[in-house]
Amino acid sequence: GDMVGEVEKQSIMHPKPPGLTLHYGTAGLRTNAKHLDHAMFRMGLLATLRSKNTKATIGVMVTASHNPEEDNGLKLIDPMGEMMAPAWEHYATQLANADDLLTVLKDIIEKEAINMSQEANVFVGKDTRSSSARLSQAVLDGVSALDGHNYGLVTTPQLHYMVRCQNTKGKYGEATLDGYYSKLCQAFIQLTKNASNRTDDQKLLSVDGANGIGALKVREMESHLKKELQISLFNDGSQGKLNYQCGADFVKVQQKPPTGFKMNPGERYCSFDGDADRIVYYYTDSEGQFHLLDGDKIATLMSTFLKELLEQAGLNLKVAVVQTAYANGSSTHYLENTMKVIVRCAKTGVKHLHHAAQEFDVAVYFESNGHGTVLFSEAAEEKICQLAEDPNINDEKKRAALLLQNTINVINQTVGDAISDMLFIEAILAIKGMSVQQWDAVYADLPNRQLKVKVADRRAIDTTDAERRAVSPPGMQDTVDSLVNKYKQARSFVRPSGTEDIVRVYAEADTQESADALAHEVSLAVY
Ligand code: NG1
Ligand code: ZN
Repeated sequence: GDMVGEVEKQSIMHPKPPGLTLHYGTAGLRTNAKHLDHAMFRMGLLATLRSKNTKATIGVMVTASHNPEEDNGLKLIDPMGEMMAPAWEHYATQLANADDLLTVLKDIIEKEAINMSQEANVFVGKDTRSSSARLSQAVLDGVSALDGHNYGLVTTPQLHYMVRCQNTKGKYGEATLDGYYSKLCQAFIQLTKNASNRTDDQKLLSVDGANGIGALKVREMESHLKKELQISLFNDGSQGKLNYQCGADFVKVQQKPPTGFKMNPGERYCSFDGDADRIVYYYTDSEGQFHLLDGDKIATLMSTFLKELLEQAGLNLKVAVVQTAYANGSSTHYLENTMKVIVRCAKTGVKHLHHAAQEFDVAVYFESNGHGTVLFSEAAEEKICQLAEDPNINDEKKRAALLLQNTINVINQTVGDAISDMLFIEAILAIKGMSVQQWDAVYADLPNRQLKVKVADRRAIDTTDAERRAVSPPGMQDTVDSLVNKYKQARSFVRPSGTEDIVRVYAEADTQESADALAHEVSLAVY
């Protein structure tokens, strides 16, 4: 069709730098923003093809999440608001690196038997990086869609949400920012009506916006909250640099508050990452000790709340929690043995968790670093809605069913969403009358340590059992096992990073000294 001819002309404006190789992986495309113009244009082309191929709206988000301001990147969003199917990630890598762009393009069209006269529809969004305006324009140059829509500044999960709304014809909500805020905030306000004796103090929350898009969007949302949540916004982008000494990744990795944060003992704080798809909570106690509530603590809070409501509602729906190998052993133990929910371990990377979660009626999935959400199966949603409308049930069941219904609406089921997770967490704490200390005290984290190891070829390490065991190089796992056996409550594993040229070592044990020593010993055994 015409597209190919157009591409020939347009691509001259977006030349590929010689010798540059990019890889579309777990985090989409991501590198220094200087090198991305050609890739952005080409991903606009790919999104158009994917849209024609699925006969649905596709999303393209320009962001590099928690990376420094100098970087940028991009992710494609599939019709139901999920990350692009793995089969197409390969095309993305091929297209980004092609020296002969037209040949690769024609190859994809042929392999997928794409009808080029099918219309395309692509939604484009961007974060607040200084390079994002120019790079999202490059994406739009590649989008030869009849009905493209440029959302401009949005969080990553907001764009995922818009794509789902568009492709489900309003069933999921309205594909506008106003629609997003209304749906989430109305559900939040309904939920908090079930919180008896909620004091004004309990309505206060401090949010670290990582100097990014999340801060802007929290401001935009504020009026919808009708003062039921009163947010003090820090790192709102007016002074500091994106993700610099702040944000969810900084707080999780450094195990300390954003630099310059003055924390009052006992108050609740949370940090978003640079595109607002991750969240962690924290507080300091009266001794000034810092406490982090990471993705594992969040998953525990959410799954416990859901399980209790489903029991009260008398609904026979199973709750599962999906974690990764990095989940703290105490959280897994608590979920399996005390809460008695199903626990699954998936490979690192949100797409793996999301996929595993789709197997269950109700599944909470979280990476320890704070990326996660809750999924409800279609059947589960139907049962909950039916019950909520049943006139012949008692008050307890009615209350539980309505709470579940509003919970479904407060959650962004397409992808982890810091704003939506925050509202859900705040609602749970309010309804349970729970302080952040009480939440933290549900279980005690096992001391742990993560190390990065440089090796000649990290791909020499192959793993199995959701990355918890190495099958190659030969003998390495045996060494790890014998080291683990020296310590109490110990666990350790080694896996190649999917996003950096390093190997990650994780260790946990009964004391910090033991966890540190084990991580160190295991890192020496990596080759
Ligand atoms: P790798 O580099 O594969 O460990 C990291 C994070 C993931 C995820 C991706 C980005 C850890 C241990 N790993 O992956 O959780 O956030 O980056 O998509 O935090
Ligand atoms: Zn992110």
